[in-house]
Amino acid sequence: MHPEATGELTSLLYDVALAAKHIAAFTRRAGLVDVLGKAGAVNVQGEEQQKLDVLANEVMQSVIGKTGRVCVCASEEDEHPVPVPLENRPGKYVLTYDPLDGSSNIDVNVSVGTIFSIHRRITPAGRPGTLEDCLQPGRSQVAAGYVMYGSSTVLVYSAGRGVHGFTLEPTIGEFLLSHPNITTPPLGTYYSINESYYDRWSEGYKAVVRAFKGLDGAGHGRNARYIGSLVADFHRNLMKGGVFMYPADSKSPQGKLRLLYEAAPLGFIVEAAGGAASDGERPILDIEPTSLHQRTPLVIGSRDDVAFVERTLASRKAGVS
Ligand code: AHM
Ligand code: MG
Repeated sequence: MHPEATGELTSLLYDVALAAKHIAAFTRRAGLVDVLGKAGAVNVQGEEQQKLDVLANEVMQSVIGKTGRVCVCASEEDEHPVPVPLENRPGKYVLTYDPLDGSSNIDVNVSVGTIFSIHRRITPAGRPGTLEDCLQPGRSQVAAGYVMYGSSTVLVYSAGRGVHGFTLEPTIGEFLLSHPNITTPPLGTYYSINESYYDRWSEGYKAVVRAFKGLDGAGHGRNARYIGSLVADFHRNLMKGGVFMYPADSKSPQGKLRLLYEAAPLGFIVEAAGGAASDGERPILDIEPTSLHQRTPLVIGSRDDVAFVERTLASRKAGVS
């Protein structure tokens, strides 16, 4: 279909899949080999790094950094972008990723995930990539995806046309297409939010959650599900329908989740599956990033649910009850 294609993007996706197999192998043996617990360091976000965070980051770097397909990588775990030096042949793609999201759940065997985002470089070819290459809006991603290390290891990606899921078949060590053309229901079954922060939310979010509990008499009653591991919460809602929310609150005025390697890639996938992603006011994919580790409020999932949240927030802001 694309005679001009060089196959490099496909190869880069294979590289990510290879890194994911390594990470899956580590997570599967967690508890047996010495990978559990804290690494003793604090990452750029001020969060304690888990050993597996560090391992997963190293795996991504070593598998992807030397292939000649990317010019710069940026990771949640590294303060600055990591440019590919000239001797490793900087390529035409830019990879931003969260190597192991939800890592605080690792020690108790809850699903964790890798999230990745791929852009084309915007700086001239043939040199190491720069921060400028990393700071591109989600709308210009060429592909994005995530890997969930759950009861099975699943890789879900989109290159803009459809969303496809692959399950790692452990006996042959290969990802096999198990979920072609994933679409998400327009209206969800679930709402997912950390309700222990209720007192810190705006009146708008309180109204949204009251509605999802069916307390406002409008018949929006839904089931609550919150794992606290974004990839797992997102994956369930993508498959079954639902909305995940991580709002800004009085303690985290920008929210917690990061635009470049959490919100934007999942936003790209959900839109390709027929859903929506918003910061509460505008599509996540339209946000122009200004810094690498930028945070954003996130409302993501079924299209009509995201629209309902945006409407409710807007009317509360305008003082309409
Ligand atoms: P991490 O990138 O440090 O692992 O943090 C992100 C995780 C997400 O997986 C999850 O949705 C969120 O943090 C949960 O946060 P909270 O415990 O505040 O509800
Ligand atoms: Mg994360």
